[in-house]
Amino acid sequence: MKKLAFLLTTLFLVLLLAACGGDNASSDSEGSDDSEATGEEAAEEASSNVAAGDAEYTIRASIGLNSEHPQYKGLLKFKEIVEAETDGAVAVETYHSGQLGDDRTAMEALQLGSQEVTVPSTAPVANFIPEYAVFDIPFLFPNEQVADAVLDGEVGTKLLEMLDEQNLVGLAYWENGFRDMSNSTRPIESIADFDGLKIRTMENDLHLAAFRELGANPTPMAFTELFTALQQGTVDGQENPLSTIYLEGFHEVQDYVSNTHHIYTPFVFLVSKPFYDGLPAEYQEILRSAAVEAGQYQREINREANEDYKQGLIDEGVEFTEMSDEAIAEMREAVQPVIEEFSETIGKDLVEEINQAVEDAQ
Ligand code: KDG
Repeated sequence: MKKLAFLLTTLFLVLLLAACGGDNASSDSEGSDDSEATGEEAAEEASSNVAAGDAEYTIRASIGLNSEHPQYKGLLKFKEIVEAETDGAVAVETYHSGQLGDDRTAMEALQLGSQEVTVPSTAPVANFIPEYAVFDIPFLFPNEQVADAVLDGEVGTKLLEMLDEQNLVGLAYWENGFRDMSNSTRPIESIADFDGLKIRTMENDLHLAAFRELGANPTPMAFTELFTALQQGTVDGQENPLSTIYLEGFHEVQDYVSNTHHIYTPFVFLVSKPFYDGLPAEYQEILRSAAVEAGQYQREINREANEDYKQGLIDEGVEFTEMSDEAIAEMREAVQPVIEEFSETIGKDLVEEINQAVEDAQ
């Protein structure tokens, strides 16, 4: 009898230990998932304060950049305003890192009405509306304040209105920013250093033509493919604002960064027209003012961290080159033929109008 009791107790203890071991194993692995996904989870927490099931309308809003980027923080601000001002009647689900597809895929989904909001760079929009290439004119804006004045002024408004013909509604411009070069081959100090470099560009013909004029070997690619292409050496380099270079960790696979500031890229806040047209006027207005307010906040946080991104890159071992005025003048000169060539596609009047607006804003 004693023997049976001993055996039963031993069996019970073995089972108990096995059960505890299982728990430990699963909480460990949950723990490591947690630490990897901290940024994402914070975003998801913020992204789920209104249960989509309780809302009358649900907006799926996506971007290509990650949850650390000021663009995503802007999207969270948009969500906060919309959900508060509609008392939860409109819920906003936010997606970063191209979770719903790249810029082009998301725009097409908006046109079809299978997604509600996306905030792409204006550059790929030029594949839908050629006039959008006006923002891709190299060295168009001398600083962010002039960019704000032109984008929020008549020219910017006119371009937002053109989106209507593509089944899209444009509510505001946010900021991607001045684009700088990174690569893994050599420091870019002058135009000669572009020679033969394989550079990824956005899917935009003007960008491709400009990099050819600079002597590089450009190839267009969606942002979602970029990190792997840099890592595997499919391309030698790429160009993006410092925020993206730093926050997306491009410095892990790129040794050199130069502040070429060759193009200022705005983001454009897009809503699916079929979705927008189906909203009550009151909610349309809330979306419109929320996109503008969140955009002001996004521009602000984007700008204030620029120096930190630069320092961050240097601290991580990147060789950072400050371009000289002469080198920038040389680049400007080299891309002139591209501006001439694309003025036809964009429309000469629009090019003149934006140049005038830039001058007036200074
Ligand atoms: O969320 C925006 C991104 O998808 C993309 O537009 C970023 O500048 C960009 C690039 O180089 O593709």
